[in-house]
Amino acid sequence: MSGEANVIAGLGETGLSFARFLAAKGEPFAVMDSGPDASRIQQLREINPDARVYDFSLSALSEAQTVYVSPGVPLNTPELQSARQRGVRLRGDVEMFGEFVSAPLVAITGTNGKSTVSELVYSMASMQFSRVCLAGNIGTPCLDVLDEDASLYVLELSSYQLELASALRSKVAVVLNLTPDHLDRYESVQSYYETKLGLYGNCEMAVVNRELADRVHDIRCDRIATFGIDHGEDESHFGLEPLGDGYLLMKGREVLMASQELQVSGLHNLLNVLAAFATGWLLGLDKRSMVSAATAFKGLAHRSEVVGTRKGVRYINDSKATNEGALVAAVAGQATGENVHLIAGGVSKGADFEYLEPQIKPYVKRVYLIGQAAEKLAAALTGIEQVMCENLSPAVFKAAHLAAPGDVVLLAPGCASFDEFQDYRERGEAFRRCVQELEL
Ligand code: UMA
Ligand code: ADP
Repeated sequence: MSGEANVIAGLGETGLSFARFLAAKGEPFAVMDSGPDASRIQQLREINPDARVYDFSLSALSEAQTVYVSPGVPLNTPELQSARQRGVRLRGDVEMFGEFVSAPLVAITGTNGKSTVSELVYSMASMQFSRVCLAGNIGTPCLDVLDEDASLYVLELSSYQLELASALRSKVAVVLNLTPDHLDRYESVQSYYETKLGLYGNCEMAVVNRELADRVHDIRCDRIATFGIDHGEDESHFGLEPLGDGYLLMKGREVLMASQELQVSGLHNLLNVLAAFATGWLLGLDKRSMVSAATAFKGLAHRSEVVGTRKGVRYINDSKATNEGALVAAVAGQATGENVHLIAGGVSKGADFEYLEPQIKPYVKRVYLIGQAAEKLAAALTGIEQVMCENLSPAVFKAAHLAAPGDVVLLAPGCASFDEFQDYRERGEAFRRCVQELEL
């Protein structure tokens, strides 16, 4: 039987940050986890040698008054639901961070592009703010950066983190886009979207994707900037104007820069850059700093990353494309006609890929299907030539065998990686190794 009033649910990175936070305040606590990692238990011991570690169970919460919930732990587990019914308080790290932080914060969410835009806003702001701190879903739990002497925080926030952060106050709130994801955790697409849009509930200023305008017409804040593929006269409208093979990135009627000056590719990345410009403008950053940061930005690993060219075929690693929307963006961003050999599959997270085929068919020569979702994808993509593969490695070699000069072999799985890999990074590195093994 547990006697602790404070219980941390989940001993991952966030669980350890809760532990450091409570230990610094001298508060005793216990931890519950369904399968804790040995190295994390060791780290916990260094933070608090007396903290007990329980299995994920009702009895671990018998005396609990507050449960500190890691984002990967769904709030509808029987243990957490029963605790809630007994009046136990469930707390999330983002909400706690918001209560203690004094510097302004930029909060960025959306289905796709969060890490890219967070990094870009971080680079832009770093040119003018004395110390900018980047944290959240991108890797460092936000409680771990609370004591930093920051003049601005940039937080990447997942829907999981937002579930317990509805009161989060931000200087600028950004919802980049909304497409289906995480349907294994939410009862409907709508409830997933509402969780993300909750970010606009308490912000001073907002950046809004014009495609989502219908969903967000009632934001109450001081100022709004919008972004989208069209453009308008208003200086708060960030948009695109076609020019030759590319685009001009515009702020109302003012030209910001040409797409050819950027190192990232694909229309989705132009939208990401526009969202970063809109955020920077609301923060009062100057145009020259923002353009210079955007020009220098190389993009992140595992996102539309060129890993090599073999016999005239380009190999692109977009292992971070873990849902349907990201897969479509990756394919459209890399294709020059019907020249993509797409490697897809993994863990579908409840997606049925019902609308996938028409969106990618014009660009895809052949799909190489892997992992748990292979059959589901095969059923959804009957109009595209398919090769079933045992796992990633044979998929790369089969694609290399069938691709012709000018083609692209693209890893954009549209799925999570957990059936074959620890995470998307390990999957992307495995792809890179396979490409390195191919004959030059
Ligand atoms: N656990 C349980 N019961 C459960 C679920 C998990 O006991 O029902 C335990 C696991 O055994 C494990 C621990 O909880 O020991 C893991 O906790 P966690 O899943 O919350 O992971 P953290 O290590 O705390 O990392 C989290 C985010 N992970 C998730 O939301 C799944 C990280 O985002 C984030 O970088 C980190 O906090 C710091 O903020 C990763 C992610 O995959 C990158 N995010 C999802 C995404 O981007 O799609 C949302
Ligand atoms: P997140 O942090 O939201 O997962 P990332 O910036 O890591 O987003 O990008 C993940 C993948 O999502 C990219 O590799 C690309 O395939 C896709 N992507 C990025 N930006 C967008 C966007 N604006 N719209 C649709 N897909 C995108």
